[in-house]
Amino acid sequence: MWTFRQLSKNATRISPSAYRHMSTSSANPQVDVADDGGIAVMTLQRAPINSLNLELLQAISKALDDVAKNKPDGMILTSASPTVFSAGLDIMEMYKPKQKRLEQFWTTLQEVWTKLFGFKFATAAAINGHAPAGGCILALSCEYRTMVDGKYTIGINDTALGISVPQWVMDTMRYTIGSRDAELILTSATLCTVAEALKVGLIDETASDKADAIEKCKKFIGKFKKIPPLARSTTKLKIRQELLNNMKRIQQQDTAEFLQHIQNPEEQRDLEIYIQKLKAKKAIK
Ligand code: CO8
Repeated sequence: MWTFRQLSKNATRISPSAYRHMSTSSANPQVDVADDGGIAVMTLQRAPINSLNLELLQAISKALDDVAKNKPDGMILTSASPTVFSAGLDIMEMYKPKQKRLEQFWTTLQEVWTKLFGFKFATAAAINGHAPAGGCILALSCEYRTMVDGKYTIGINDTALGISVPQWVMDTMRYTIGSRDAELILTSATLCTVAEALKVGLIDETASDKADAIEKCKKFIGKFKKIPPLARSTTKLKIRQELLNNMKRIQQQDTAEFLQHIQNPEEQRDLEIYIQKLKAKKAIK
């Protein structure tokens, strides 16, 4: 077990490539947390594409708790993959699922969203590759997003998989880019290019590479140096409270709807077709 402050006391400003890496738990190698001068850099490392299965979601949830305990100046979320931030939910969790695991999978996703969206400390995503669906939701739950320029896409394509978009997912997108663009993206299952994402405000800045993306996130977090932390976090949580309250209110119903929807034979057929397309590399590229 590491303590963030201990590390940060000794930390020097080091280049991103020289981060000191350590997993939050040796039993949990899917998420790595490193200290960079008081900022926690959380790296998702479920090879090859960080698809969010139950275990990765549990690891993120635990890592968020560990990071919060150490009261960082902020947290940056990124990926160990050179081309994918996160491929979104692991579709195999939803295909021919076991009811109990499916329920745990969904409630853990809700829990991760609640912790990340309501994280007391400053958060930024250094999006170093594709960020479809669940990947986009993780990034949108942060306060700031930089994305590496390249042939990557970001957006929420659930409707293409036959999945109707849950209320809290819609609200998360709407919170950042407004209703009009959110409606267009969600109903048409659009995955935006980096330039389109910048235009609609899905991301705040582009970056030349991962190191640049992280530097830009650090710069964003650095803006709060002179702001008293309690005033900052209280204000952040107040402005996000409505969405957090909504999640609390609808959580059980949302889970019930998800379970019913996913286990519907028609939805299972849609997922099967999507998986076949994915295997044939014809899904979204
Ligand atoms: N889940 C499971 N397996 C996946 C996923 C995924 N999301 N994405 C890719 N894979 C598999 C591929 O089939 C492939 O398997 P194999 O090696 O056996 O052929 C392997 O992972 C590697 O994938 P690629 O070869 O495609 O890797 P690339 O680096 O070429 O491309 C991409 C990476 C761009 C991420 C690409 O894999 C892709 O487009 N993936 C699909 C992404 C997607 O559609 N995600 C949506 C998931 S649904 C979701 O997140 C819903 C959010 C919340 C909604 C609520 C629902 C009610």
